[in-house]
Amino acid sequence: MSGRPTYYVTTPIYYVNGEPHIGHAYTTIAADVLARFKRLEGCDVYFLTGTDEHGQKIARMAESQGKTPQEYVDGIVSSFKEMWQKLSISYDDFIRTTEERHKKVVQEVFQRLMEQGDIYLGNYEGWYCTPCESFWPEGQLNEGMCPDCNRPVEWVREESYFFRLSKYQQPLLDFFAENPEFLQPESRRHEMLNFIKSGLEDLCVSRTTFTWGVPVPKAPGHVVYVWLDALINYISALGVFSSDQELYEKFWPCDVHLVGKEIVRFHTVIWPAVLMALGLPLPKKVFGHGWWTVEGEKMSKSRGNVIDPGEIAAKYSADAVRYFLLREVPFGADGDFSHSAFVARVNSELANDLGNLLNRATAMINKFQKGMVLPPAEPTEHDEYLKTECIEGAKAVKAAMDKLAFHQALEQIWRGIDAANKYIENTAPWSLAKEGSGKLSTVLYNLAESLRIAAVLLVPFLPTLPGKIWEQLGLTIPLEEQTYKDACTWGLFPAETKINRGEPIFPRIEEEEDETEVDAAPIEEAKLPENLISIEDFAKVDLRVGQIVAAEKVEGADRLLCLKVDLGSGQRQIVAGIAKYYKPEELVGKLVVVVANLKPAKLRGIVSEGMLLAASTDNKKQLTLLTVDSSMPAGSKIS
Ligand code: ME8
Repeated sequence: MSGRPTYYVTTPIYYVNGEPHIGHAYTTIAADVLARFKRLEGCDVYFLTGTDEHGQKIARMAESQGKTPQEYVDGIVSSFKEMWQKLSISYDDFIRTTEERHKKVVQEVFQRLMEQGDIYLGNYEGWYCTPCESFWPEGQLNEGMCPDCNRPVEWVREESYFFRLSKYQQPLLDFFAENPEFLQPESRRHEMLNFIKSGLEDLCVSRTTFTWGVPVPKAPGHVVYVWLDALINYISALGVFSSDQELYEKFWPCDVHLVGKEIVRFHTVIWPAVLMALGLPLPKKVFGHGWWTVEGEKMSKSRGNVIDPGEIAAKYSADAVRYFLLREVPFGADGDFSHSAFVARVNSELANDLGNLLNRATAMINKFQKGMVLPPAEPTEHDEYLKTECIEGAKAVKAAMDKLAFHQALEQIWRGIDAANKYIENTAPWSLAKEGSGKLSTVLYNLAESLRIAAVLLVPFLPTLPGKIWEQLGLTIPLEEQTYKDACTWGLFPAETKINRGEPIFPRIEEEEDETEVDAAPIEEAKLPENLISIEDFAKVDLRVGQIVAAEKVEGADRLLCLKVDLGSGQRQIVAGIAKYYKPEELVGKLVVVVANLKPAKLRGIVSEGMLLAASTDNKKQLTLLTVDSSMPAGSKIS
């Protein structure tokens, strides 16, 4: 037995009633990133995903395609497995509810609960939603429709087995009180507590209206309710109750079940109650993440807007898909997948910030040091800043990952990357080379070092870019052997390394077709007003989104403020005549519009490297800076 800490992470097991889509990919990518991060930290990880294959919905789907349920599910399961391969998902096990190893455990659970009286035979009648496999109390129906999917419900009456969920109401409330971290994010916890407090009814856990399910032991005609069947996957995959329980003993209770917000109730009420009844430990955490819409609309087959993540991965790379999904929105919040946001973000952050950094660093190492990373010589005044941003950022990644704040973890990795880009501007290695300065080798070493750190930290997130960075930096120690500790330690880059400069690792996505392009047919010039400019004239102005990172008054000038503005590729100093309208502290953090290609000018002796756009009344009594909403990263082009 190894003494390493263990970590068990799961995704929901997905219904096989359709092809995998971006929502399934989201949870699975998050679980994969977490699993890979925990491996980087040195944990012994078990990462489980799989498919939920029983139930009436699936039987009907198979029938509509003229297949047996087994033939039908086998086909879709292959699509899921292929998708996970395209997205570089490193699961340790893939459980299918139609597998013998699973069915045996479901029957064992049922049998045990029956014997101890936690499952009993009764009668059920009620409103049933077939697509959701759920019964609904009359009062919860939405004008006669299912409150979840808004489709018609059916009145169903059957002899059924019931699980004594009501008995576990108080134990569940006690458990929630003793384990405030159990359900996250916090908002979902309140929702669930209210649900439990409102009273739990016993749960119908068998069906007689169809046969595609796990047979209830010794009760012909009954199959196990699909949700009870499905939840048990988390322990059946570990071999619970079998002769070989080694995995179960090693990994249960699981560290986190990742689920979408709509199935939190099943995971934090029914599942814990079943485990309590079995006398088994409860999961340490359930995280209910948000939902994705597509271009502002709910994703659905009928709308035809279901995104195939495999297709975008094939077109733009799995790195881009994984990066966008985890960087775009906090894990607990809802998000929108829009093509323009996807392209803007990966271009700005993967192509510009990261790709260009590597490109510039390796170009300079080639040009100024014949392709060798040399030991640092004379220090520069900017070294400490770079080192601090890289190392503090790296150390903060763990705290962010432990909170499942993937977007924050990436932000922390970008602290180092942004600092390295600024470091190039601040140290101007081309001038150091011209002067023959001893600082040159320090600067180039530090750049290589910050790229090494970024590559290791990005291993959990991106399947190919870290390896490409590693290769171009000429590092020969295997990337797979790197640890999180290595990423938190400055100075491990082996000096005297020969780099292998290569192609840009993430070329910008240039969209093929621009429907806004001007038609060639000319408009009669004579009829146009004289003060018009051509689109080419306008295009000369390079407008960019900038984020104000610092602002201060200019001494001796009442109207002026001196600002530091982050333009994605580096910082600019801009002097603006806005002191009458804004206090310096109000400005920090604002996303503004910057004329980025204005010739530098001096105002009161201070260099200003650009201009901010603002709207003002004719008498200048009022003035407002043009701002951009927070979804646009600094550096985005405005056109
Ligand atoms: O519920 N945005 O399976 P399922 C984000 N079989 N995530 C989404 C999403 C979206 N638009 N759509 C789906 C089931 N998901 C059961 C689970 S577990 C014991 C049984 C993700 O195929 C999200 O993780 O309907 C959600 O919980 C899951 O897919 C639902 O998958």
